[in-house]
Formats: sequence, structure tokens, C-alpha cells
Amino acid sequence: MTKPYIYITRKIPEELIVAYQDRYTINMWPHEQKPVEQETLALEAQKADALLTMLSDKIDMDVLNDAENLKIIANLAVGYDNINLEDTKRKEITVTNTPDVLTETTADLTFALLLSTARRIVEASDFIKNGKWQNWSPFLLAGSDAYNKTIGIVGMGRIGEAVARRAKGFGMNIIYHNRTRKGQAEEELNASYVSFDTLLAESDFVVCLAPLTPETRGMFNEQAFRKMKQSAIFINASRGQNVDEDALYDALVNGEIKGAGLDVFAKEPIGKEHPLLKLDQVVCLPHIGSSSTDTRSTMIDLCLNNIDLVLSGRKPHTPVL
Ligand code: 8YV
Repeated sequence: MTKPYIYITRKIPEELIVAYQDRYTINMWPHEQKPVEQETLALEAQKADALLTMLSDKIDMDVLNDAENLKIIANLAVGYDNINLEDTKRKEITVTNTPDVLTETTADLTFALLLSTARRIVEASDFIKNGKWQNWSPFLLAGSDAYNKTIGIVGMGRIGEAVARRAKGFGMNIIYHNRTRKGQAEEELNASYVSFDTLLAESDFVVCLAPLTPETRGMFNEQAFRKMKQSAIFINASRGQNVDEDALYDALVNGEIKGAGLDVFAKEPIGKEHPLLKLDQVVCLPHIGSSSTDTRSTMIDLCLNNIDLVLSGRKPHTPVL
């Protein structure tokens, strides 16, 4: 009997798949950096029983049209805005994501980004490396405090709550905006639910952790940045398309807000000519929110586990619907 076929759309370490190789034929796209070509993806989807996909893979009918054996798409991310769920539903393909296992790692990165931007860590490091440290002065690279300041979290999901827990430890006042109220966070973290406009007006740090949906796309636009304090720092660790990047650039250059820490961009990857990279008050990262060795390995294992469950007729741990 032929073994079911799993295709992985990026090169991942062999040791992460060995446990599954006796029961499955597993192939992967041979490049670690370069995303799979759409043509290859469609051809593999025709042959595969399961796909392990990345956020950079666009999955819709173009890929799925002839995918007659495909039973599951396990997406290596908590977000799944790269997948057209109407199309997967039409083809009766299960879709899974990787919630929970990346929550704390992504919250760590979000908080690191907040502190790096507030305390100008990257600028300060470059300052020394470029031989500019000649003297001490009272306001040398003076940044903003986190302690006693207000953090406004937009998108109080699992990662939002984990960031709020860190903020509490740092002595911050927590406000949030979300589709639904979060009673537990309000009780345990003393977080107050506010309208989006109030959050923009009152926060010293505006942190976007909302998934990309039709409601959130472009929500941080010119009007939103205008409502923020001039001393505000904007952090985005969810999806770049939640932000109008031209409006963010203008807000920073015109002094409408003070700084930004960005792990995500509207169109990734960005090249070194991206205007936001030119600004000292902006810290940019290449979408590494969940990128610790442990977490990425656990995410891959969860994907393979979900595939294994579905291909053996059982329910996956983390279906998206
Ligand atoms: C992904 C992410 O893990 O989980 C998400 O939604 O944005 C990241 O943590 C990463 O982009 C790999 O697909």
C-alpha cells in the first residue's frame, strides 16, 4: 500500500519529520528562504493528502482546483489570512493553525519591541558601533519610560493577554479594545475596555495585535494616527495590512507620534529602500514574532500532529473553524 503523501512548502530541519517518515512519504520545497512557487504548490496540491503551509503561501481555488486527495492544510501560523476558507470549505479540506504554542514567544517579542523602541536600544547600539560615543551627557539617547505609562492593546486575544501580563509586571496601566469584552483580563490584570478612539487618545503605547480581517484592514490610518498623543509609540506585531504605512510614515515624520516598532509590514519581505527603514525612531524586524527555535519546532510538530490525526480519520487538535 502506498503511504499518504505530505508536502511541506519550505525547507525545515529533517529531524523534525523523522518521527512521521515511516508512515508517510514527505517531500519539501528545497529552499529555506525562498517561498514555494505557486505553480509547484498547485502541482503538489494535486498529489498530496496533506500540505504543511507557510503564511507566505496564497491558498485559494487556483491551488486547490485539482486537489482531489487533499484532506488537510496545516498552516504554520496562528493567523490564516493567507487561506481562502470558502475555497477550502468547498473542497472539504480541513484547515488547522498553531494557536497557544506561540503565544508566550510572540508576547516576549512584542514586549521586546516595545522596550527597544521606547528606550532606543537599536539606535544606542548603532551609536557605539559607529564610533559616536565620545562623551556622556544627561540626555544622551534619552528614551521614554514604560513604567507608570498606559499601554493600549488593540486585539485582546491570547497574545494580547500575554502582552498585558508582561505590561502588568512592568507597572503599566492597561487599556484594551477588542471585538468582545475580556472579563478575566479585566479582573486579573486590571485592564479596562475602551473604545478604539479612547484607546488612541489615552495610550502612551498603542499595540496592534489584531488579526487581519475586513474590519481591521487599514484601521491604523491617517485619522487614527492623528488621534494619538504626540509622545505615543506605535507597535505592530500582528499584520502589516492593518496599517496604512504611508499614513504611519507621515505621522512619524510630521511628529504626530513619536516612534514605531514594527515586526510586520503590508507587503513582506520589505527591501532596504522601504521609507520606514530610514527613520531613526522606527525599529523594524523581519516578522520574527514566534521565531524561537523551541517554538518554531513545536509549531511544526503541531502541524504534523494535526496532519497525522486527520489522515488517520481523527479530529485535529487545532482546526480553524
Ligand atoms: C508565523 C505569524 O508563525 O503565527 C502567525 O500568525 O504571523 C507568525 O508567527 C510566521 O509568519 C510563520 O508562518
